[in-house]
Amino acid sequence: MISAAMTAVICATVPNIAAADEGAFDLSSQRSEVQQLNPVPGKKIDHQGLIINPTPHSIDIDRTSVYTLPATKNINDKKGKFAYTIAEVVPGGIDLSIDFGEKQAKKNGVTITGYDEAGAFYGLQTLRQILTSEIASSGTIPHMTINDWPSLSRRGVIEGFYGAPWSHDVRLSLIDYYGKNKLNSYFFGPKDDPYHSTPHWRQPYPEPEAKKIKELVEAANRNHVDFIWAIHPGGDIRWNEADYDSLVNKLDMMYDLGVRAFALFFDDIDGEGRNPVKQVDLFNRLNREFVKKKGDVSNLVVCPTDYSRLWAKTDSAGALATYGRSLDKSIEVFYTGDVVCSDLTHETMDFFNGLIRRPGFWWWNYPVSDYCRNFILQGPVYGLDTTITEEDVVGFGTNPMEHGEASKLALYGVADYTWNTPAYNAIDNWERALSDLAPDATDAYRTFAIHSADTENGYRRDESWETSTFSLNEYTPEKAAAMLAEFEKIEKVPATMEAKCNNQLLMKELKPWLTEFGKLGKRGVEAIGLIEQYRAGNDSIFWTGYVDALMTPEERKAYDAHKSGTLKLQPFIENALEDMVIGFYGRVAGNTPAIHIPIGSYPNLATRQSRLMTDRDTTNHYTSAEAQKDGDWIGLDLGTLRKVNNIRVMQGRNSTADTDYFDNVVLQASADGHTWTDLTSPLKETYDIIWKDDNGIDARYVRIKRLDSKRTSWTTVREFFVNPVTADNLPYSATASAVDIMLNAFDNNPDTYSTLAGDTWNITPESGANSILVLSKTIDNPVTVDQIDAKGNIVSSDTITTPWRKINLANGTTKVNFSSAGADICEIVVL
Ligand code: LOG
Repeated sequence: MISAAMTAVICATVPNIAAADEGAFDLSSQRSEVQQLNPVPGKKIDHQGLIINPTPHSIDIDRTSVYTLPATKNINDKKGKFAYTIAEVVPGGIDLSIDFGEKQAKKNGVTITGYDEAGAFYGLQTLRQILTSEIASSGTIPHMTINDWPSLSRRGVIEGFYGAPWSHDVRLSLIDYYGKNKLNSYFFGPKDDPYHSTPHWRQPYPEPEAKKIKELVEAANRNHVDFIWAIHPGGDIRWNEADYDSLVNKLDMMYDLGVRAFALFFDDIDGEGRNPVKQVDLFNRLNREFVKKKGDVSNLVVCPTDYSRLWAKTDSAGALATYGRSLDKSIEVFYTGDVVCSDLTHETMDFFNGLIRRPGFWWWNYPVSDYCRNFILQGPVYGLDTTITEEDVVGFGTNPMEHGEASKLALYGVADYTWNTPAYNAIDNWERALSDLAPDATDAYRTFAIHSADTENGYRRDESWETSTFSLNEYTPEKAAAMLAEFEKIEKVPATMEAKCNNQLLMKELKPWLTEFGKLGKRGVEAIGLIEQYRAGNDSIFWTGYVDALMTPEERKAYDAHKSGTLKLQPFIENALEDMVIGFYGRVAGNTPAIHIPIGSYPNLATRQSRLMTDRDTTNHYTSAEAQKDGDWIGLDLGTLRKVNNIRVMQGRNSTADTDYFDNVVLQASADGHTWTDLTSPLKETYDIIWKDDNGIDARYVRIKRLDSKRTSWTTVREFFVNPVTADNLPYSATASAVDIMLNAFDNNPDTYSTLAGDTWNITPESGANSILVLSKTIDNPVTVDQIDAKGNIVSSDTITTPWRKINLANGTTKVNFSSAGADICEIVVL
């Protein structure tokens, strides 16, 4: 609620100046259920009973002749390397010969030949998937030859996010998953591991953690995964011998735990650590004195401070050119692309590779959710050019969510993309991933995942792409039935997942989101029911359902903490409720309610996020989520032409010192949305804009518009009020013990309420009025309504016990008294 002291007050009205006509003002575009995001490419394929991930480069299959799986195991592990994996892969009988490095003779049975040990291991992973595919379910498999190789030789995962590092169990489960999906690199660099970063990077891991690292290395080795331990020392590194020694010493300790590959991260740091010349000196020296000397340590991989084009300097003194000139050619360099979370394209890599003079190591900030922790990203892997080769990237690392199990969905895609890049099919991969992860609950998991993909303000992902929402005026019974069916399905998802998804680690991560998802389904079912009541003109039933359907602050808080359905589902519900209450109020009160709809030049003003500036809560804010520029504007549609005489706009996330506001701004009003009138002179550095004028101006639209400024930050608005109801402008003469406490019952806005508790509200209806409509929230205590004549006698008395109640005024009534022990009254309308 508003409590902040005003930091700026502008009361003067400047002479009206007609602003230039800005052409057609398309109001319909200001409220849209549709947001254009890059759609997911590809489509689902019928795999005819054989699913292998990653997708092999070549399968030659002869379905006319089959190999019958024998009852016994006859295994010829020629180099004796695969006992552990074979036990995992082959549950029943088979004739299997496995070898690598030499030519093999063909025979009836299975022959796996790898170019190297990893190749043979991957052959076994392919065999595992053949044996568990539907194609092998009746004990035979068709004769086939699979020839396979990876598109990119370094394919992996960077545990490189902020937030709770993965647990040991999750790490082990993931390493196993990498092996199964032919990912071969695991960078261990969780930002919140204190022994990876400041403050403890110089110190050894305590004994129990050291033991776990050793186990991880062993698990990685078993799975043909390089365990690459990363250090993040830049926060407090000193460029002296002592710290060089600390670093080598730490790497040596990790070496002793079995680590044979290392990375150095200098991302997200301030101060001296950012010096690129010092960084390069350090990397080269470590390369010479540690990596080369050990002999069995892999090439270093480093993350520069300029890991994104967003702030990378391009001149020859810049960090990347310095790397290009001086960094030893064997050292590989991470890059996140044009922004922090970017798509992978040739143009993106060309820019970086030109500067560092080698192909960069792609750091993909997806599905990482550390910047949107109230989301769990379950959408397809896309935004990756399928013509990328090793000439563009030396390797590919994906940075997942702190939810390791739930990240497997994305890893399944990354594994496929990096193994067989040209054949990558995003949708088909995602469909397969869902059944891989939840084989007995695939449909339910799919329903959850398709509606849990977008980030709202981050790296935008398509979501709910099979769902067609509609706005109230586009209603057809078919559209409503389709939405109802979807919401009913959603409502059942949590219970189905609980009953059928046996992956307990996954369920643990998904649970809070599943709970909210189920509630979202329920809200959707209720909303469709309300649409039917609204359309049937059942005003009393509608209103009762409507107040029930509005989310309480607690419900909203719970949803905000674990969001899904933000692209289409939740907006559909909220927009429908808003449209209905506006229509309903017009119908029953004969009035356009004072529900103001945000409009403006930022696309996300058309989304529900904009309601944060009309929710009467100054602790949250609407943000443009994009850079501001001259001419940008943020405004309100008042729904109808009104006499406007009081406006307040609270800019910024807070009112004292914030970068995200228009620092040169004008307040304007318009009757038609074309011609705007300045209400103020240009206002500089004004967070709190207050305009009052007793004469007022007739306007349907008001806005703040940015003028000339150098600012490129986002912009934010906490609250935007027009004509707030005050004790002076109540529509009827009304009194209470303190008028302020009853204002929301007389503000022409049925979405707000005042609580009548132990008090008497008294109103004097205009002469000629014949009834009073009382709209309340759920009534906890009855409301007594006494009609009183000029002599002070009660001529009629009623008791309200329902949210909707219309009371006829008796002849001679001059005053009406309302009293209750406690009831939330949304609106009292005299008709
Ligand atoms: C961090 C990373 C974080 C990610 C997403 C890099 C190189 N570093 O902006 O740790 O998980 O963004 O928030 C980052 O991406 N910096």
